[in-house]
Amino acid sequence: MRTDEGASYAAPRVIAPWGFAGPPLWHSDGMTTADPAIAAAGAAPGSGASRVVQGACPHDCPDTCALRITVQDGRVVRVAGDPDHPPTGGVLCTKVSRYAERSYHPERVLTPLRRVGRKGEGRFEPVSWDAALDEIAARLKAIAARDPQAIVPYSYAGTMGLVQAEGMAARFFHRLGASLLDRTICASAGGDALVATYGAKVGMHVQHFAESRLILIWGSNPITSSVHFWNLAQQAKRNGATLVAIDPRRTDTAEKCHLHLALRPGSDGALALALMHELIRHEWLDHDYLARHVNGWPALRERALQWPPERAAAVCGLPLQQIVELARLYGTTKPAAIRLNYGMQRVRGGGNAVRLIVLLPCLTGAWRHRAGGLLLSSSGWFLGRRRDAWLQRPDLLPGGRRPRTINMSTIGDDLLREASPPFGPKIEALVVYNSNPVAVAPESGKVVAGFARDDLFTVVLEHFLTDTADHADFVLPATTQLEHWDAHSAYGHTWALLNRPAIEPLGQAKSNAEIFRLLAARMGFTEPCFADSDEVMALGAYDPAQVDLASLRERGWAKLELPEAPFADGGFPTADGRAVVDAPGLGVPDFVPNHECAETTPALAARYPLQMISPPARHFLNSSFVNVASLRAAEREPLLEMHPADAAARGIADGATVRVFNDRGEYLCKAAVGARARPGVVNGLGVWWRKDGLAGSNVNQLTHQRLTDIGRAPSFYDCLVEVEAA
Ligand SMILES: Nc1nc2c(c(=O)[nH]1)N[C@H]1C(S)=C(S)[C@@H](COP(=O)(O)OP(=O)(O)OC[C@H]3O[C@@H](n4cnc5c(=O)[nH]c(N)nc54)[C@H](O)[C@@H]3O)O[C@H]1N2
Ligand SMILES: Nc1nc2c(c(=O)[nH]1)N[C@H]1C(S)=C(S)[C@@H](COP(=O)(O)OP(=O)(O)OC[C@H]3O[C@@H](n4cnc5c(=O)[nH]c(N)nc54)[C@H](O)[C@@H]3O)O[C@H]1N2
Ligand code: SF4
Ligand SMILES: [Mo]
Repeated sequence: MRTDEGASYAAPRVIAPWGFAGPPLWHSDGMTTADPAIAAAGAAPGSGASRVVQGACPHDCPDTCALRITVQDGRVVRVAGDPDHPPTGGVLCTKVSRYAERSYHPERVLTPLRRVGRKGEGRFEPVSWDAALDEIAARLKAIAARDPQAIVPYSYAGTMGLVQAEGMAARFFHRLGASLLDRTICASAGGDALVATYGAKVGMHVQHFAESRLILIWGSNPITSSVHFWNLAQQAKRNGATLVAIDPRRTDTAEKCHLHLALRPGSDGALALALMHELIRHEWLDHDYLARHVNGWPALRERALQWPPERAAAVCGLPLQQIVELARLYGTTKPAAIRLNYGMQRVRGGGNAVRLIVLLPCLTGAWRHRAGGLLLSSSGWFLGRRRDAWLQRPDLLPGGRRPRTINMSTIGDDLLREASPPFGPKIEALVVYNSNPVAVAPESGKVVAGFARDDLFTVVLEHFLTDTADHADFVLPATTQLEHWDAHSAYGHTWALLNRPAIEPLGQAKSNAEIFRLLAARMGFTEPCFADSDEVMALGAYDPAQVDLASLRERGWAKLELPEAPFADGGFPTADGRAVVDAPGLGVPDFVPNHECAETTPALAARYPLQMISPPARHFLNSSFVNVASLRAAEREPLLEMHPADAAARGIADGATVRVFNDRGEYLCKAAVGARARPGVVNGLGVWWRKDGLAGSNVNQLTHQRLTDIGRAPSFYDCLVEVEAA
């Protein structure tokens, strides 16, 4: 029995009526039910009196909450947080509290649709599943006969479930020999940087932040994007901890911290180097930790000594005193913890900046304490998920060949490319699920032009007619988390979760996995793995050696057993257990200036002098929930936050309609003039649907497709614009 969670682990309680108490079942390919309780009780969800079903939030959010879903007469009447699941603590964010409103939304797509209008127009006619699947299979077969790589799957994290994201879909595309997709749109710059330094995406346990004495909230706005972490930071604050926000925007979070460093977007690497400089100069170093657990410290030391705080202050646009003060706090407070998040890696130098920041706890030995160190992602702790080998079956690739890889972040350019070496065949078909690329991918002008191609065959699995679905030849109705099975890992905590269906699929909706299963049959794929049910895949997603499957079934979640202070004595998951400074092929990390800035592109900066970032809006989740009336009402309309000096210089008043533009296009929205924006930086809050925009576009009309230094990721927040009154 684990010791770190106290009473909440003492007595497993059965919540779902079909709670399973027997030994964990294992299974082979092709099974249709693994849950004996379901089989025995015939407990098809969907009718009867009030009952509570255990679920998991499917969204792309570090908190991965455990849900309790109340069903009455076959209808979900309440979606609440599980009070017994420690990271959830009975609390959900505003968005997912409205999950029932989203699922029963009158505009939900509930039958297969075939396009009757022009691409992008959004005019469709209902068709039967048989007609849709037959025609889709026929089209895909014809393309695959020429070259299956001309077919591209496009998906991200609409659901993060191991089954409904890349479970059956991956089996399908592997067997087909379709192009592979490099899923870079969110986290690969920081993720790859973390792996280059520590060997895996691992860090502190989130719950120990409550005991920290100093917390740096770096490139993150947890009141918006990780409310459960914010709760822990508040606990620490009540116990006397100092909170620091490092963020160009004066967010709700920054307002509530003791210190806010509103640096220029893309200057985090310079700040980290200056902090190292001060740690060295004041001897706030843990020499023993550095000597025993870090490779390459002398080279990093030499580099950091080139970055006195004066130099960083100029690059970051910060008062010198703030940098000096932050270094003193970080060098002298124990335990000190950093909650780094992905907001700061969406710039050209994002990867190098992450490599520098994640090394800071090695300099001070902060890792020695369980409430010290750093957390960017915890997903690497989930070693036991059988995702790659069993869920996704890469061995199904025909003849063991590796098809070409398309980077999802350059889909605009790639859709417009002709067949050519080394690119390969022109993209002839796209199958989109769990993503809304027309709204969220960079440089939408090109993305839209690509999706509008008449010779492109596009299938979109969706809940709603999004900007992307409007361009589909076929839209297939997908189930929501209330209607399907899934298993979830997390990237902000270390609990595995199970999601059981609470209700029957609405209308004719089918789960993503079921849709790919049916398509596989029509394509003639006969491997037994295509007969695995969603339930078998969800219950088989975890390795019993790592995850307590009985707990997962009974409570809906199970904590991974991990050391309290994982790197107190080094032992990073690298080849020799030591942190890496000079990574192969990457060198010693350094400050890398933005693609677009006065230093790199002075002529461009003269024409477009404002830096634009486009962080998430509080009531949306990327482009999800934009169509939920109560949440949209809270966000009101697409906004561009501007500093009063920048607004005055352009004759722009608060509330005025403005035109934001650069060489890639323009975007109309309302100016919000005030202290949220720092001088020289505008904040275009995302990600609205284009069709709801004032002139049919959103912030991504302005972003570009150039990639980060590490991880092949987009640099959304590395973007120069000009603004004028419209
Ligand atoms: N409500 C809500 N929650 C979300 C999401 C959402 O859209 N809405 N999105 C989810 C997803 S997909 C993700 S990946 C996570 C994102 O989680 P985070 O990456 O933590 O995103 P945010 O919390 O918005 O933090 C980004 C912050 O970084 C700041 N920032 C921008 N550029 C820079 C920079 O150059 N340096 C520094 N230091 N800061 C910078 C922005 O102003 C913003 O406040 O959140 C998830 N949670
Ligand atoms: N300018 C700018 N652009 C950004 C960002 C930014 O900060 N600024 N953030 C970026 C980031 S961090 C990310 S992660 C990406 C996010 O990009 P996406 O992963 O595309 O996220 P969403 O926009 O939420 O779109 C997810 C879609 O999946 C659908 N969906 C949800 N569940 C299911 C399901 O079970 N089945 C099917 N078939 N569909 C489902 C939803 O209805 C929704 O339309 O956007 C990126 N784009
Ligand atoms: S979006 Fe995040 S905070 Fe909201 S319910 Fe889901 S996991 Fe929890
Ligand atoms: Mo993301």
